Amino acid sequence: MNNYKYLIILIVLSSQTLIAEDLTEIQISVPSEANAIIKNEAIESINTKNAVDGGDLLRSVNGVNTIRRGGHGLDPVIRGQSDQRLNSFVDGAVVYGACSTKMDLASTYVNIENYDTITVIKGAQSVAYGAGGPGGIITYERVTEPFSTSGSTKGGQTSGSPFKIKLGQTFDSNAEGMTTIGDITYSNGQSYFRLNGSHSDAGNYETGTGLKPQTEYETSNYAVILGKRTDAGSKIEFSYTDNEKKNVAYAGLPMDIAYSNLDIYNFKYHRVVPIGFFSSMKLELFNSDMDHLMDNYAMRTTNTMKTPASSDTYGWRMIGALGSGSRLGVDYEHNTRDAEQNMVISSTNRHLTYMWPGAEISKLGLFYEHNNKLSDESTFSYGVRWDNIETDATRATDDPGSDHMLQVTANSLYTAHYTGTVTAGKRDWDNISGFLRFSKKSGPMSSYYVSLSRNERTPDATELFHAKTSMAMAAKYRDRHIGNPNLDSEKHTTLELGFENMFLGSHMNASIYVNDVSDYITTYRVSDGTYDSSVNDARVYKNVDATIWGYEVSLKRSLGTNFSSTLNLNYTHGDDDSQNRPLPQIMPLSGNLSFDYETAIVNYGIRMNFADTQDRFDSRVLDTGRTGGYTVYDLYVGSEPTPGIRLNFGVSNLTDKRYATHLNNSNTLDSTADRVDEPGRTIWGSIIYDF
Ligand SMILES: [Cu+2]
Repeated sequence: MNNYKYLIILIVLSSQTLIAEDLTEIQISVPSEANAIIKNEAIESINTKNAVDGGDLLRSVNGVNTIRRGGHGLDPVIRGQSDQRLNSFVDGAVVYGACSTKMDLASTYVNIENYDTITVIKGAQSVAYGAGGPGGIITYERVTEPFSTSGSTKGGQTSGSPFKIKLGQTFDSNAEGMTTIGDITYSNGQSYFRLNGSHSDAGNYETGTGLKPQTEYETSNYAVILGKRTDAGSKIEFSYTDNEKKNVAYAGLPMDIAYSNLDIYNFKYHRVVPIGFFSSMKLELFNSDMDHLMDNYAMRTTNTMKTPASSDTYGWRMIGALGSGSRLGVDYEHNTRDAEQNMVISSTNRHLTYMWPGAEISKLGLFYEHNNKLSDESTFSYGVRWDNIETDATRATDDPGSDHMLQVTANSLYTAHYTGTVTAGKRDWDNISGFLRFSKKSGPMSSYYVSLSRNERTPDATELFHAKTSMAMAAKYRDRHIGNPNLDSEKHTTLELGFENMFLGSHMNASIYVNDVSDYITTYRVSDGTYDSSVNDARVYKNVDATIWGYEVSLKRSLGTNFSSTLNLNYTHGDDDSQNRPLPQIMPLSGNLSFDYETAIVNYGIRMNFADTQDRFDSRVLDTGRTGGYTVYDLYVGSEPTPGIRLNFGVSNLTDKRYATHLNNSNTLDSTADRVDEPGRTIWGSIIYDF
């Protein structure tokens, strides 16, 4: 077994037989992407911790950090970019969270044990994954294949059963967390039926100082997948996923999730037989519906606020392969988001605003991508993408009522917080994105690439239309959060250089990039954090110019038979050039150093996770302040005593250190903690039975 944190496999080099369908898959053969794809067998062998959700798992990838707001719902950050700057797909469906305080981004709905492949593409290296997404792409997929009626094959042996079954149980001593996993596939050789689900329940974890911030959660999900490979090898698949969260506590936010439910429907047709111009083709349809209720009373002692919200998205994509190295595609998505701000005033609940006032964003895109092999060693790739985007706020003029003076329209809030009369109406955007990349291989462990990309991102529903009001008095103005319907789109121009080589006896992978962003969308306060207890203290948005640069380095060294060390480092530097200050939510130099011993049946490892002090911050809206550096240690052991049974145990944060990453939210509930600290010492384990 491969016990390394995640397997390093390119789709193109995958050991599975390459079928024509793969031509529509994206094959990015540059070093920085070499660790981008986490395959199913690797997810099972991520034996260095129990990840609570997709975001938590992605922390294993060098250069991916997370924003923590509670025990669940870790928000991934790639190269200083998060949320709407990353395009996230769950089984091909575009999923936008139904919460403007980012409780429930796409990754938070993913229980990683239920997915087979996770792909992370850092930066703008492909144009085939929807509009925008300048920070990168994250996809979570279940990959199901039919197997012979004489039984599933494992390790060269045929089980003689038409069923494949996986059962698992994990535990976590600190939060008393438990996850139960079940996954059953039935196949008759051509068709398959898969039922896959999990349930997680965790209490509040304890930090290194013994504080128990409000971080409990409960999630459950199941998926039903029905599919078939035709005689010609094409694949047709339908899937339905039900995802439910309840009582998810966020010490880092003013409210908690009472419930948050997501239903995803997917239809996929992957054709491997030529049709028209195309040698192979992919047609996918999806629908994701989300209902979210957050409040500050179900799990707290207060009783004043609740916001029901929804985010519904449907769309489709068609991608065709033209010969060996070209792909032509068209995709469409339509998202509607609604949220209603409610507050109890003088014992009466009032619907104050349409906080997401019928925010509708549709995106129609057309793209072409080509890999041109110049020689056996060098490849020139390029891609170009055009997006037509329509944005509207259909309820911006709706008044939720006239019983109380705080009941206002979204338009009246935009006008109160920006210059002139500001109303949200229909807007139309034409965005052009693309990339050029040259890569050259000069040996089995030696290569480099250089890429230049442009990525244009239209502002999201929150940035354009959010309308959260407050009492019109003193410090209450700080609670207002008002989008700007007149924002421009963000334009990212990125130059990236990557290389892979042997360096001082280690196998080195490195990439360095500089991203010049014009019209970067930033959130600020007109009073600039001086808090004059006026309307100027509200959180609002504007476009600025920004520069983000950074690097990722990974050094792997063999220290003898079965023994190796890995050093991962990543650094991001962000500047708001217009306001002459650091960008918020930027990780300092961080990384990890691990020593691993692994044989075919057992592995042991120790890992040191560290981050430098972050002195560059902007605490006016998003950052808590300066963050001290830290070093914490993890120990882990894994074993596969007999084929099909996998046991993993470990201790995270061995020294029970109190620490928080710079990105973690401020702690709104505990006066003794300035932010939501990471968990203290945790003993964890898992047993997975696969037969
Ligand atoms: Cu929420």
